[in-house]
Amino acid sequence: MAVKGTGAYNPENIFAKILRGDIPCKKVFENEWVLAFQDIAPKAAVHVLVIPKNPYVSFIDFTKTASEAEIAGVMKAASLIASDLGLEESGYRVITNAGENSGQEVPHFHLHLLGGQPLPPFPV
Ligand code: DGP
Repeated sequence: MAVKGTGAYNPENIFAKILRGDIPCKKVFENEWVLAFQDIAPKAAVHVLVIPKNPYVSFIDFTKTASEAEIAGVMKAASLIASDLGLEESGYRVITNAGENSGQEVPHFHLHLLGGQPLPPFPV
């Protein structure tokens, strides 16, 4: 069953504009696979978004479409960023929303890295 809201990739979404440099972000990390930046409305002391540079709408789209090298590259980058931000020490949560029913606002696949403080019980 198709998930409501996970349609075709729209290159006018906000994260596509950030990747193109059309709108600014507070960059935390960048490599060949990902860009990571501060969430504009942080839900925790540390709230960073990790996005692939290539255009995927959702987790399933990403894992079905990307090469194994890219999937590994994105996940390893997210892990490295989480470590560098001290999340191993503080504890952390990794979330991805997909589709309107999950509350996905921006239809470019992204991981939320949340931590740096005690987190409320899931879901945040
Ligand atoms: P989601 O609901 O999972 O699609 O999360 C989208 C997140 O993106 C949400 O936590 C707010 C954040 N966000 C939305 N617009 C911007 C923006 O222009 N800049 C930054 N840095 N974050 C944004």
